[in-house]
Amino acid sequence: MAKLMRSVIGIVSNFDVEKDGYFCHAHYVRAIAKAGAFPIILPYVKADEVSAVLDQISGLVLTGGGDFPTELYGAAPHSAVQRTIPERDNFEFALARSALDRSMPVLGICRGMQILNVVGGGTIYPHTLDELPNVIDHRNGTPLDQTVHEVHLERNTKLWRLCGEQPSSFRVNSYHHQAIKQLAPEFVVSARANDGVVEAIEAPGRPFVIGVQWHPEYMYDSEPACRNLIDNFATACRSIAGEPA
Ligand SMILES: [Mn+2]
Repeated sequence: MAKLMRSVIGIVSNFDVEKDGYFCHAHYVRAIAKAGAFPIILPYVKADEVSAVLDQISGLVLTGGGDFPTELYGAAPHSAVQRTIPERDNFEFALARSALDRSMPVLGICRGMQILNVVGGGTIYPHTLDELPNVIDHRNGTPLDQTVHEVHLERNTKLWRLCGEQPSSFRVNSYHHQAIKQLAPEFVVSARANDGVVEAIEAPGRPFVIGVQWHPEYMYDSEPACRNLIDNFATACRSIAGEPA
C-alpha cells in the first residue's frame, strides 16, 4: 500500500548572533505539524543556491524576526531599524523571489509579510509610530500568546475564505514596529486593524501567496480562523505538490 506522503514545508530560521546559532520558535514547527505537513527548518545558503533549497520543499513559511535595511526598499536609514542580519536578508529575499517565480505556496508572517511586499516592489514604514500619528503601538511588549488588537478581514479575499469566512473580525497578537506603506502592485490588502494599519496582504493572481502581520502560529489552538489559515496553507502545499488534498 502506498504511504500517504506528507508535504514538506520549509520554515526560515532566525539567527542568534551571540550564540552563533540558527533557531526557530517551536510554535511554527508545531502549527505546521498539526496541519499535517512535515516542517523543516531552513538555515541560510548563498543566494545562488536557493533554487536547490526550494527543490526540497512544497511550501515556504517566511517567519518573523528583526528588521531588514531600509535601503532594500529605498528609504533613508532609521535609528529604530535594528538587529539586521545580512546573511538572512540575502538568503530570504532571494528565496522569496524564487518561490514566487515558481508559484510555490508562501505564507509570510510578520517580517515575512513585509518581505513579500518589498520583493513585489512595495515599501514599508521603517518605524510606524514616526510616520502615522494615529496608530496604536503595535509592539507594546504584550507576549505573542496574548491578543493586542482586532483585525478585520476584507470580504471575498482569499484570506477571508481560507480563515473560514466567519467571523471576519477577530483579535490577534501584535509584535511589529513597521507596517506596509506602498502596497506592491500584484498584492491587495486582505485585512486591517482598527487604526488602518495593513494586517494582511495577498497576491490574487497566485495559487497561495499570503502575508499576515500577526503571528497565527501562536493562535493555532485558540483562534479557529488562524487554525483554518494554516491548515489550508498545508492543503495548498499538498495539492500543488501533486499529493491528494
Ligand atoms: Mn498589529
